[in-house]
Amino acid sequence: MRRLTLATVIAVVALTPTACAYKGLTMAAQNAVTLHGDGALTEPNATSTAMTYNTALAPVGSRLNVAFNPSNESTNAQLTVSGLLPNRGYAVHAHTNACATDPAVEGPHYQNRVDPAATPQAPSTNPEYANPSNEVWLDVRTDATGSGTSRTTVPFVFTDRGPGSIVVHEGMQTETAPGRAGEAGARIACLTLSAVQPKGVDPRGSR
Ligand SMILES: [Cu+2]
Repeated sequence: MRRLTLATVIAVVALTPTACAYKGLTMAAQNAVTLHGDGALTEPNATSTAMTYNTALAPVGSRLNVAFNPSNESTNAQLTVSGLLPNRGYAVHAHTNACATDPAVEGPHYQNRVDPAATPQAPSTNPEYANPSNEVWLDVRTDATGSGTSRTTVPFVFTDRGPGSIVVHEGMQTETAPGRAGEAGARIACLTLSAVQPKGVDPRGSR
């Protein structure tokens, strides 16, 4: 009898930390997708996942690395670049589709709440939707060596849908004015995102 009680106590003590840790995760975090991308820019081709459309502003061999990590109801995004032009701003956003030889195929900006007025011919420029809390903006500024890092946290996670790429634009900074919000000039480079298997990974631990 005594032996059984001791075994029960040990079992409860052993199981308790696991139960507490699991309870701390919300449903959103469990279902949320972690996305990442990494690559050195190539000339556009059908199999590349990191390509440049403007080798003067985004040289072949420049490196882009990005991670989107869910944390509770939010997503932390971080972009690291190297090999770009020194001391220059680059506007960068998450777009809906993967990179393609024709940059138009990458689609508009990924929006958490999709602007009902937007069309393929006239993407959203309404600041109510085209803003850095409803889209993912990762505008980055390079240092004297052409390297840089930018971070943002957006108040949503990716579950049944998510962005397919990040696109680097010619503009040095993303516009915010009504009618121009989200605009940043021509697309000069693209990095395809892929989902990271979230099982067994604490998204808060991978930053
Ligand atoms: Cu963009």
